Amino acid sequence: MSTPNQNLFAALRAGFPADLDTIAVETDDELAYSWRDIERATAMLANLLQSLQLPEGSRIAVQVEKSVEAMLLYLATLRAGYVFLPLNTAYQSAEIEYFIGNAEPAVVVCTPKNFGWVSKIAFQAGTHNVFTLGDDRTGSLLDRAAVHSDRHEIAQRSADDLAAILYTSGTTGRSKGAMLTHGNLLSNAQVLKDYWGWQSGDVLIHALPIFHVHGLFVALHGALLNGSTMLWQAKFDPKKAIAAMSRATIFMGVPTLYVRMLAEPALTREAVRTMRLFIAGSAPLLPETFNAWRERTGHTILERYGMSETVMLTSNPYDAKLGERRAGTVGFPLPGVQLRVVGDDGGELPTGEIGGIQVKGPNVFKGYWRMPEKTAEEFTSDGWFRTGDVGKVDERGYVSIVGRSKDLIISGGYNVYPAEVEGYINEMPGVAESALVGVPHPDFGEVGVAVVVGKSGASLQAEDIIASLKARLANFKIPKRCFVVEELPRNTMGKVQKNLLREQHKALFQG
Ligand code: MCA
Ligand code: AMP
Repeated sequence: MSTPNQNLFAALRAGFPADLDTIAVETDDELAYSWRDIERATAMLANLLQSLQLPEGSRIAVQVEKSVEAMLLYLATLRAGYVFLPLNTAYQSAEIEYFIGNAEPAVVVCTPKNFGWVSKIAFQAGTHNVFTLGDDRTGSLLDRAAVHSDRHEIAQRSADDLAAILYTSGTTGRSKGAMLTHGNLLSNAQVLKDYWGWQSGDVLIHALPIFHVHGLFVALHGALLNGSTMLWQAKFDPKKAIAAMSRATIFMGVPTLYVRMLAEPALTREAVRTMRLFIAGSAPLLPETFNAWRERTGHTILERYGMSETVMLTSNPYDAKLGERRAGTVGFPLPGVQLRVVGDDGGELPTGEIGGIQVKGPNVFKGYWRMPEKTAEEFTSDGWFRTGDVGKVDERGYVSIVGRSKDLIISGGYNVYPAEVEGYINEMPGVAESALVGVPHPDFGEVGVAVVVGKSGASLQAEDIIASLKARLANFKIPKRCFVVEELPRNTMGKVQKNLLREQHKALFQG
């Protein structure tokens, strides 16, 4: 009896409806892809990848605009048994150079317009296969795949084999590659399918990027595992998302998406009459957004909590029998997830007390790519993963996140690591030191504000600092404001008091 294939794609494929000629994806530019299209295209792409004779465990790095073909490339990578490495389209050359140097991918897929500089970085790093993929079904990848068979035997993989690497959590500024296995992803997708009550006939509005966990795993795996049609939006547009709701049942988004849809008069109870479930995560959902959404639409947003290292950890209940969805909480640990809150001494704290959140479960990642020491630091000796989040569990078992011990700004759902941005600012001529702090923002939730100290005699201009960063860093990482000051506040230990800077600038974008 052959061992069952634990390749994640095999499980996703098993979720396809019997009638493969029904619609799997409808795009907002009127294209429709059937389940048979997905089956055939992923087979052809997987055959192309396998024709390259790549070593086991090869990484496939992808930095392309969101498109159905980009999604098909992800599924083909799984199907062929390789490791998918998605990269935010906003990353510029310095960031891409780091990721390619660190991950050493066997294949890089980039947009046609970036081919010049990306292929140079790739070839210099020893990658010999660079393909292009446009968001309009153009590019060398599809041309090359077109000559391959549309039949493919799914590569045999075990639950512990790597499926993806996602760069994240650079408390020290440099990103680390979170290694996720087929088992991490499948176990979480199966738990969420039940916990969120996915049912036949569900239709998902997919409006998130597919280079992060929320859009690539939580949204996509949910729909595929359930054989659900996706209404595919390449770029979030609040009006289009609302217009699509009359044909959908589920929406997933970061809080900014909800804030923007609330600003639209078209968001009415009538507009959401077929909708069953609105899910939020990746960043704190403000109670005012939660309450405004319920008043406007009658729906109670279900907030959940996850990480690139763990996929989803906790969720407010879908089933009212388990309890209500409570604003300001991220619900209960998911089935199979163990969660505890610990004090500075590492001991578990009593209910209600605030401390460090630690977790265990089949969803917790294998470690950081080629960083065994860093990985060891993030796990306790008895195998608990330190999330770097600060929170509590109340007497009813609801988890609340009240802060972070890791220096991290989450802006519109994207992570901005102050250490990384400060590093670039501090390299600039005339700069003595800098601090990047997060302050509240009505749209993005939180944004970065830079406070910079010049070397004595240097005349620093804030706009020059911003301009220099724009040439180096992804646009979402650029501080929304920059102040040049005489000195940074420090405590008696000489540590920069970022809390005082946050307090000083907290009203910058309010009112
Ligand atoms: C865009 N801009 C931003 C952001 N996005 N600034 C700060 N933070 C952002 N998130 C800026 C750009 O730099 C640009 O400024 C201007 O806004 C317009 O850019 P554009 O790309 O058109 O912006 P947008 O389309 O309005 O994007 C906003 C967005 C996007 C739709 C909220 O940020 C987004 O899709 N966020 C979702 C991220 C996500 O999927 N997170 C899940 C991570 P300028 O013109 O000055 O350059 S996974 C995770 O966190 C865990 C695992 C979990 O629990 O899910
Ligand atoms: P990432 O580094 O992209 O994996 O982002 C994971 C981080 O996002 C978590 O460690 C939390 O700090 C944050 N996060 C995710 N979901 C939520 C949520 N619902 N509320 C508050 N923070 C969240």
